[in-house]
Amino acid sequence: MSKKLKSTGLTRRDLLGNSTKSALLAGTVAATGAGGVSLLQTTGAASAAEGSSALKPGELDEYYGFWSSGQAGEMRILGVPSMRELMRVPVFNRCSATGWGQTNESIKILTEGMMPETNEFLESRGGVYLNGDLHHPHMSFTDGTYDGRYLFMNDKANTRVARVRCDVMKCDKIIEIPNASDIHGLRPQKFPRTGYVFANGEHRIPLPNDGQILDSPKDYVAIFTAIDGDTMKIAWQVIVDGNLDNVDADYQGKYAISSCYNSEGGVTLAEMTESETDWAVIFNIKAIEQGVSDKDYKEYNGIPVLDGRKGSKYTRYVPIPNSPHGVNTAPDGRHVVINGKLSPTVSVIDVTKIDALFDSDADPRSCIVAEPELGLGPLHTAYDGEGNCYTTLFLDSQMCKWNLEKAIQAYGGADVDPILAKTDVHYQPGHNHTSMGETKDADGKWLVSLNKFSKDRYINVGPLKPENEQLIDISLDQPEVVHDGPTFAEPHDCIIVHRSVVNPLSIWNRDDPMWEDARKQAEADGVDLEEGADEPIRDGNKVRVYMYSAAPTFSLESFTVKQGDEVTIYITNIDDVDDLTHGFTLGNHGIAFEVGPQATASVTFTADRPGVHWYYCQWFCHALHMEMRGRMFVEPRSA
Ligand code: RUQ
Ligand code: CUA
Repeated sequence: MSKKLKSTGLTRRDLLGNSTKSALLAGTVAATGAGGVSLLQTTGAASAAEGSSALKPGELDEYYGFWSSGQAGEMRILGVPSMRELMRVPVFNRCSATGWGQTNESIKILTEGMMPETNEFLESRGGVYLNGDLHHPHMSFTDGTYDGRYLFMNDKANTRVARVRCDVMKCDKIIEIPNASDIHGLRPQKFPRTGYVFANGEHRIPLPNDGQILDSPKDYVAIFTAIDGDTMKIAWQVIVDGNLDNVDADYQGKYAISSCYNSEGGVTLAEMTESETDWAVIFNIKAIEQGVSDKDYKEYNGIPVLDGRKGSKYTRYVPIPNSPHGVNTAPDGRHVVINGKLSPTVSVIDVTKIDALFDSDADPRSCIVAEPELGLGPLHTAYDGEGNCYTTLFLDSQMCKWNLEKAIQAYGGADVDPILAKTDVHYQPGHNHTSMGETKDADGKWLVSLNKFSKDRYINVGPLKPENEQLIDISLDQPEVVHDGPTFAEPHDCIIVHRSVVNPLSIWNRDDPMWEDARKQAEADGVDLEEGADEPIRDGNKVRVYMYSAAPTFSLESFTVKQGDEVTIYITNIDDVDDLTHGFTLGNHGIAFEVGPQATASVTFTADRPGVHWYYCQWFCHALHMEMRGRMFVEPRSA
């Protein structure tokens, strides 16, 4: 199999090993050597010195940052505090590097959760959506803290929710949410576990949205959705008044709370911002589950949809000043901050006072225990686990540090100022996030402020500027900006997770479900994926080509198909070395994808271009990586 390799007088393992000879020969291979990598890992185990974001070369970060990318549609992994971008995980986008959106495995994930009508609608457009708008990545919880199983995220553009497996950092499920129009706020249930993933449909539409009702906004509704995070099936939906914005869950497992603007039910900007008061909508999870088992719902698109509009037993509407936005549950397990956006205030809900809203006729506002005025444009609040809150002020371009207990005292009439400090950020912050800050294990070390504008912070790259994400040391009494990090469009949100929680594999398990279909097809063809087949397997005009890759060769130097054949190529990377990814690029066919160590990936296309077409490995894998190639012969139809 390794004909060319043998001519160098070295085995592949020698080449990838740590000997001087191999290091010299490998040259630019750099860190592909398993030995090299583990060496780095041992010497780099130390983290940044307390309070410093600077890491020396080879040092590792203490936290994983999981970043959204807005309209770029992918999820990104950063190291915190260094703010180095470590990886991009394609989710709603298509990816030229990894083949996401092109391999059979990824197309299946992108399409199997679609509504049938969407499948049909997209047929003439390549079968998958080309874009997404990923705002909110959040990890699954057990007992109020991250458990390292999954990350969930929304697609505002095409009304979808996706899940990323943390063991391989690949997306494994995407579902489209029927009956709703775009998904904005998304949060997992914190307790006892995830459990539900709550997803807010932001835009209001008719239900069903089948063209019978058009320009009649009073008949539009917004939809709150609970998804089962284990199966990625929709459990139930609730109709609400107003537009749903953000959401968070409590630490008791009893309630989810959404911010809700447009109490006016308007469709234009002027209409939507008219009223001085909007709501936080509280969803009573037990009551809703009871309603589902009592069949107190209507079914739309196969989903139980309960009526949670005003007066419903499933919800309560708590009046909140003007267009509230972020909803953030504090690590004390008791308080939830609703951020005012068009009001300079944030409203603090005490979740222990919510039961009374459902059990009696208590004034909905009786669950509010503080409402400090912080500054202009409060959007999101993060926590340090010591009773302090950090709120982004969009219009003021500041982060406001304030004390929860003092705010409660002030609301009760005491003469105390809850504001402890304000830190300038550059510029116009939206979300912010603290290390472990949305869990009960908030540790008060770092805060990332996701600023919408960078303006003058970087050399000019043209009219389209990066955004600016700033790392803030919140262990100081007066929090300080310690790092600027430019980002491409448009991270909205991030979470910062201690690295002890996240333990991805370096090498795929051969029995991974990702290529289940390939495994079944190979079995039916009597082929072992790891051994490949010497000849293409023909079945009518369908042709299946099985190859393995082992640095620096593909098991087939060439194969022949006929013009018009529907060809499926399966590549199995039989290398089981850390960081030894191969690729498969087929020239002039628009085909390129990644195959990780011990993974299988496949692509299907019509061979409609007669002639010789080279395929090559596009992932640097070996000193002889450039030689890792072969030819596809396509015989003309007449031949
Ligand atoms: S939202 S800037 Cu899409 Cu998360 Cu608040
Ligand atoms: Cu295999 Cu490059």
